[in-house]
Amino acid sequence: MKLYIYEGCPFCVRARMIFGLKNLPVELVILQQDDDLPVKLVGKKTVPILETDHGQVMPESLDIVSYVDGLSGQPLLTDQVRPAVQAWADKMGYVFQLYIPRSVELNLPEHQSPSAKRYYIESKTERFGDFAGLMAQTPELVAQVDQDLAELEGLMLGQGSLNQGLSLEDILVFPTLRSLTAVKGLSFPAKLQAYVEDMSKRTGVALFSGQAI
Ligand SMILES: N[C@@H](CCC(=O)N[C@@H](CS)C(=O)NCC(=O)O)C(=O)O
Repeated sequence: MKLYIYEGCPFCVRARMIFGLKNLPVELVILQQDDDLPVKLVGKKTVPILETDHGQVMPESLDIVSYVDGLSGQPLLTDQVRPAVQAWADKMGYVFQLYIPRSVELNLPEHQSPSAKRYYIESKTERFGDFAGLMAQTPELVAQVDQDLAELEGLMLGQGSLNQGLSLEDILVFPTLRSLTAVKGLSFPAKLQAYVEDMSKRTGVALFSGQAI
């Protein structure tokens, strides 16, 4: 199977997680940000896209997770999501305001060609505002994240998982935490820090901690 992704895309992290957690092989294909292959494959400019060995193509991260989890024998994830965790995931959209201006500085493979980087900056500036302005909001946003991380830690019931075992909650939450590792000066509460590091190892999704900005 092939998974078309951008390295920095949190929705792609969802799809990568299920392969890593189930220890299933997958060929990761990292597209340039301005590649229109997704339009050819699924009719819209989006990643992740899964291409099965039979040539079936599937967009939508959560559909991919559910398909892959159902593939071999016993599903790994329970699909229970506690309302408080869903509410937490829903309100964290503002993390993009911290992550997007930093992501262009992370040497991500999807920004390798000058036209890809230009496309990313132009399309995200149009949607989120100019990057210098976003960076200037860092102190207020980090203060909000600090509160929200403390709340999330209070919802942790497991060690390698948010609920007592692996569930859809991990798929909804870990990608946001991974994006936050790109933010310098932000510290995760101890239990969450251990969770993020463990999940990174188990899924093969690298964190940005070493290059935080
Ligand atoms: N609902 C979709 C959302 C996917 C999504 O928004 N992906 C972004 C990248 S993070 C994207 O492909 N944007 C278009 C582009 O950047 O070319 C899913 O969960 O798979």
